[in-house]
Formats: sequence, structure tokens, C-alpha cells
Amino acid sequence: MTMTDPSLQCIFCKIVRKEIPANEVLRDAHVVAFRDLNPQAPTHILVVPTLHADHLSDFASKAGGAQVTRFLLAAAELGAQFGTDGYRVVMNEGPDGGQTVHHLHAHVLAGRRMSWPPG
Ligand code: DGP
Repeated sequence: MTMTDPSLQCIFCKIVRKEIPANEVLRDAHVVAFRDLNPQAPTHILVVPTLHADHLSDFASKAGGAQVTRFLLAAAELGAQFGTDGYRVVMNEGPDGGQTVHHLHAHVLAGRRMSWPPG
């Protein structure tokens, strides 16, 4: 980690390193998942790769196959665990996507019927 490493200031990297608290539901070598601070559904979990990547396109080129696979499987496992009648997985990227935290994360939303199109 260098002084210019983006992970030093990244809020989700701080959660991964346990420097700030989060309501965790899953942790392993490749992912950490925790409850969103501002939930948009009865269940709203963020799945975060332990490897810092700003967004999906960055992650896809930076991460190994095992990390990419684990990220997707963790979202699916949590959706199946918390969604009794389905769930939604969302990844926001860039200003048009509504991304506010620049560390890739998947939102796993469950516990209510979702509408379409999203806002
Ligand atoms: P996005 O807009 O897709 O970048 O979503 C970022 C989400 O992260 C947003 O729903 C709020 C959540 N969030 C931001 N900071 C924190 C934090 O410190 N802890 C937790 N648990 N969630 C956070």
C-alpha cells in the first residue's frame, strides 16, 4: 500500500480492514457483506470485494477469476438466504448509474416487491 493508494481513504476498504464498524453478514478472503447504512428495502446488503476496484469495469480487468466468481456467488447466496420470494442485485456505476461510493459493490435488496423501471 503506497501513500497514494486509493484504498487508504476508501470507506469500504476501511470496513474491509475493520477500521470502522459495519453490521456484517458475511466475510471471507474475497468478499465482505454488510447492511447498508441507508436501507432501501427490508433487507439491503452491500457485497464488497476485499480487493479495491472503483467499479465493475475496473474490477473485471484487475481481479482474478476466483475473485470475480466469489463476488457473484456471494450476491446469489445472500439473495437466496434473505429473499424469501426473490431479490434484486444492483450495481451502480458512475454519475449516470448513481454511484456514490467508489469501491465496487453489489446491492442485494429483498423483502418487498420491486418496481421497474428503476428511478
Ligand atoms: P452507491 O450509490 O451504489 O454507490 O451505494 C453506496 C451505498 O453505500 C449507499 O446505499 C449507502 C451506503 N453506505 C455509504 N457509506 C456507508 C457506510 O459507512 N456504512 C454502510 N454500512 N453503508 C454505507
